[in-house]
Amino acid sequence: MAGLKGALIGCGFFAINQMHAWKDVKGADIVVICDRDPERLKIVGDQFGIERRYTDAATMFGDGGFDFVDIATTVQSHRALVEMAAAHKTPAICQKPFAKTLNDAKSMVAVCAQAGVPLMVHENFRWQTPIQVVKAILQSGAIGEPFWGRFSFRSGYDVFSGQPYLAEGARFIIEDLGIHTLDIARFILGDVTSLTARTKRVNPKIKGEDVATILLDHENGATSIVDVSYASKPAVEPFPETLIELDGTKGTLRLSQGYRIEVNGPDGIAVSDASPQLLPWASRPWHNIQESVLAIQQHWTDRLADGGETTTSGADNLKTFALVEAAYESATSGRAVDIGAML
Ligand code: NAD
Ligand code: 89V
Repeated sequence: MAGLKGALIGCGFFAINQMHAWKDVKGADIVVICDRDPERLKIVGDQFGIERRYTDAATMFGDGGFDFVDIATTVQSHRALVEMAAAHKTPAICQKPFAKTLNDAKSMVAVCAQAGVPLMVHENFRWQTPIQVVKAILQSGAIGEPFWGRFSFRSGYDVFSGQPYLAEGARFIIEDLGIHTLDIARFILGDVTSLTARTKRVNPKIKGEDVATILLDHENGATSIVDVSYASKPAVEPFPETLIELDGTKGTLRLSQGYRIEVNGPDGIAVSDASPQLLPWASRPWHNIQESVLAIQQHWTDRLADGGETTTSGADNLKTFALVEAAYESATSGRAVDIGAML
């Protein structure tokens, strides 16, 4: 089969990782790029040798010549661009956060379903090697049925120099980073029925919250905590590692800093290393995220080729996005939020 041809919209900070990963994906290539900023368009076009370049997405869709679109812009443009893709019957990947509101996200899923086009959210954190290893160990039954979990991301890393917009929004850590951690909690322990959250802003130089503590009730009866912070100052900076603790009926699993996994089960203690690969184009400490970008883009390409549903489809991501909205609602009201009622 000839390879799939892709278009990428948004040639900013993170798109560089996506473009590198597309070079490594088997079965797809990016043949067209678009950015409303001519300078970014030139930088990415020259770096990756892409001749077809547009500053306007509508013109690019009108000219066509590609099988799917990878939307790597910030959230403000996601709904309009996904709707444009649906109108042109073009399968679409959309970066997280999927939308500005849950209602927007629902409309985006509906418009793609009506057009009959696949839609995947670029929710890559569950594709990280250590997270996949934790899931596989849990599925093997090594710790029995999980009844408690903690998904933790606490850092003092300066994310604002690469992504200045993160300092400017009224919402910060839950919308940008907690969205990944909540998705990991769903991936590992299943869907959520109710949620309670507390937030704080510690850094006076930013607008939004930089600390959040979230309590989740899962459908399977497990309870978990998602705690995220960009205001912490650990002795050894763990960015961008998600640490996991799981207690099950037969044992415990710990994913600790340095990608170390320790399982204590009926057969004793087993320690292993779940470090991600350092891909040739990757750089520490981002290599864990960068490897997951390649994994999710390969997944998209394989599912587009065989007609299967992606694991982070738009429809699936509504259940993660609802947790984000619920966390803000709970932090404001002080009350638990029923997730089922939101979907
Ligand atoms: P950025 O601001 O550096 O880049 C966005 C680019 O999109 C800019 O060059 C801008 O000119 C362009 N753009 C915006 N609207 C456009 C439009 N309508 N048409 C054409 N071009 C348009 O942002 P970034 O840091 O690269 O983030 C992009 C997205 O990636 C965000 O949603 C962010 O949350 C997400 N992100 C994801 C991860 C991850 O691991 N999944 C990591 C970092 C960022
Ligand atoms: O992965 C992300 O979405 C990034 C960061 C790791 C900095 O939060 O924005």
